[in-house]
Amino acid sequence: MVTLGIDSSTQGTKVVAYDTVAGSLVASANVNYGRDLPEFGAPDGFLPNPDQGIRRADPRMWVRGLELALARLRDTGFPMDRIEAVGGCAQQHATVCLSEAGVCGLKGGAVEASWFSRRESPIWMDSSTANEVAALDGRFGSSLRERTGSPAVERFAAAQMMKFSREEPDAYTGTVRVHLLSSFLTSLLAGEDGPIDIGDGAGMNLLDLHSLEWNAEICGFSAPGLEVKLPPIHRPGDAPLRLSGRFAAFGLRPGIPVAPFTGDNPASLVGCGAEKPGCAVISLGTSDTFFAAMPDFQTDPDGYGHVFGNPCGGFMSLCCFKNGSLARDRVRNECGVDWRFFDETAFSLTQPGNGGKRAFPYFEVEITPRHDSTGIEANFDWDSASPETKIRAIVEGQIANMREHTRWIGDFGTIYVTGGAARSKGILSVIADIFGADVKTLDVTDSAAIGGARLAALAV
Ligand code: XUL
Repeated sequence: MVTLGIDSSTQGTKVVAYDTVAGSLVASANVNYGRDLPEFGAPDGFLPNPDQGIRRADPRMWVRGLELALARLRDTGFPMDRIEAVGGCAQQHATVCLSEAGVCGLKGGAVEASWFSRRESPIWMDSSTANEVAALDGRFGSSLRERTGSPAVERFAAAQMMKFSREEPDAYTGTVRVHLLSSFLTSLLAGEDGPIDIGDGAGMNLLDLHSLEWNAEICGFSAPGLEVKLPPIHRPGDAPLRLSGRFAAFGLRPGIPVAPFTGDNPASLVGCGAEKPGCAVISLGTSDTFFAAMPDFQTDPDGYGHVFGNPCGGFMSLCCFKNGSLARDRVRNECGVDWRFFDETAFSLTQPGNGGKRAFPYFEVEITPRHDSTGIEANFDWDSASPETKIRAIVEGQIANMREHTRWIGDFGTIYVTGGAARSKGILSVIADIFGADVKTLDVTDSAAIGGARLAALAV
């Protein structure tokens, strides 16, 4: 069977046609928002804003990205009518607020600005909700973590909707549906208002992970009437939706099953074949994440990590580091070297441990652990150091920080590494050294899109 996997990530959209029997890709296509859709003014996937805390994007960019990626897949000559089911994922935590026009428009017709009661959607990188987080903390304290799997978090929907309802009460009142990007894309594909899956839904501070229902008390405290604005919840095993006629233009057969989209990290867990407890995954993308399927529900005592739903049933743990690939790219640029030097040469010219020289690239306000000031922080004279010393210093700094903050998840003999930077032999060797684990990579870097394709096959 061939299924379609879609990954709507921070910097672009990727689509893969996946042969579920052979376990391999048969065709794929990509869109990069900065390069291919410059009209949306988001070179790195978000609208540049001098306020480091504000990270938003025009939701129409994600729709256009999906359409263009599907058109490119069709134009490779791949027979789109061979696709028997669709699944996918999106960057986590981005909220998409639909007006009445938006909810009605899902059935058919052009996607217009009037669909979106909030014209700019905050994405996972947004950290502008410190006051709202303090309010949630004050009201619920550690019980929030016990109920929803995470402490109050700035990028999650509870804080984001509290801020939206307070700052733009009319636009909030005009919001009929509060989707995550994942459930919005499910809805667009299905041509009807679709559900939120428990993988991504757990990253909102609103889902009670013990009952798998929206928590009425937290919803009510976050924003007026929020619970009725939330979509229904999709649990593992629930029936899939069906593809709308809107996508016939790309050669897809209307009526094929659509598995509800999940978050990119839960999808990667499935794409790496790590949905059963036993091994961990490190995903090196715009954010770096460390995650693993969980044998038992257990939260991070230090309050940085999260418990999300495992789309195959049960739970997964996750720790997210905001300064991932974009930070590595900025250091590479600053050093004036190419990726080959960054990925390999720098590591052959230096020794593990880097003679004690370590640095942290804080280009974005970091969340794990919280670090508000930005810039490089090094324990040596950064400006006069060689490129290879700088590169090993920041990679070892990032991976050591990851090790430190993921101890609560456990020790693993095998770690799968995925995402664009998994191609770097140097980074893989640092992970193996610091985690003391066997490091494995997939043949392809698209584990999130493949996870979507595998979830589509499971739904059939
Ligand atoms: C996870 C998180 C990021 C985004 C990036 O909590 O915020 O990994 O999912 O796509």
